[in-house]
Amino acid sequence: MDRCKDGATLRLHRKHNMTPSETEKLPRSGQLLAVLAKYRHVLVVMHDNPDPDAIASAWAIRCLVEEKLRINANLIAGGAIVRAENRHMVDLLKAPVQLVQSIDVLESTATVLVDCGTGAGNQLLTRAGLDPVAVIDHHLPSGPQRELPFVDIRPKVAASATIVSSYLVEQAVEPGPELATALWYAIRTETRGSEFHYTPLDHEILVWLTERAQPEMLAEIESAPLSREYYSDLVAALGETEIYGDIAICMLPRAAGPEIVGEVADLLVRCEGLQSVFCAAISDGSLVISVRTDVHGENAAELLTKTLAGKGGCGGHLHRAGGKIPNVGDNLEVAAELCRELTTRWLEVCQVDANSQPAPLLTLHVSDKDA
Ligand SMILES: [Mn+2]
Repeated sequence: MDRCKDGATLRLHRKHNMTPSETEKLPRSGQLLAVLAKYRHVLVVMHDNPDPDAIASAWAIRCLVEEKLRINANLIAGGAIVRAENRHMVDLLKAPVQLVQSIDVLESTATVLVDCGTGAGNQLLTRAGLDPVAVIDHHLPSGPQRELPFVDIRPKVAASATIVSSYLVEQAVEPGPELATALWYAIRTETRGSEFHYTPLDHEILVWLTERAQPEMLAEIESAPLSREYYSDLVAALGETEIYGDIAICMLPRAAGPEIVGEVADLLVRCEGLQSVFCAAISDGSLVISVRTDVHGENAAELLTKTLAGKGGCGGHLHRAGGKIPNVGDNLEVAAELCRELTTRWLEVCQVDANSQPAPLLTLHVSDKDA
């Protein structure tokens, strides 16, 4: 299941002594393979709490190097797989993901970073002070970019899965139905909220994947079972949401799972009249944040970067961004103070008077139901 289908193997990339000009003429996938061919093992690193895009992209790189170079690849990330759909995807499709505490790069091992940047604090390599050999990503780059043997960063493309799928197409590697389904689902989940710009390459790849993915599996993933705690978190989050003009703020001092912030943010940005959404919750001792802006809204990644300056790390896209302030503990008073500070900062960044009175999102409370 975790192996891709056999196909023709090109001997080209096993050739270690290609000149730089020979390498330059290769397609992007060929350039990546030429770099990786110098190693005996590949470690594909995803961001912490890997999402479908990170998982599917890493899996496709593994498929590519195993098929074309006949070298083993492992997929690793820190954190946990949090959304119910994402866990269901990994179980159903048997995605070969390993969750680890830290990274150990052995001799002759190439590290490939997917779906996040080298400067991002939410991945194992940054925390270990290591640079990858290759990076493949579609997030907006932040900070100075490193010179690496292979870099393919395309912020306009809908998903990292699109980029790696194009490598499979270029190399005529068949992903098999499970990986094709994962790649298709990755593109689907990356284009939520107001982040729904598809490039011509995304269109092309979706057609290619649709011929290979299994719609039954996709339907099953999207209907993943949800825990009862999830519904409590959801109701609490909606009950806590306050509206300042076209801005929604949802602060949850405590949540059973960190996934609730992203899900509530996705839901709130669809609310009529709202242009930007800031959701935060404390889960497992860390404050996790999700930001969304609608099609007319400002750059979500930039707004969040300004809000978290000096507090925590973040990253994202034009309309979707996420961040984290680690080790805030579980003291409710401290949490409430931090939430107040972030609310003030967010309003300031969005140029809203911090003294203006918010309105609750919900106009009908559970306690009013008999009224
Ligand atoms: Mn992505």
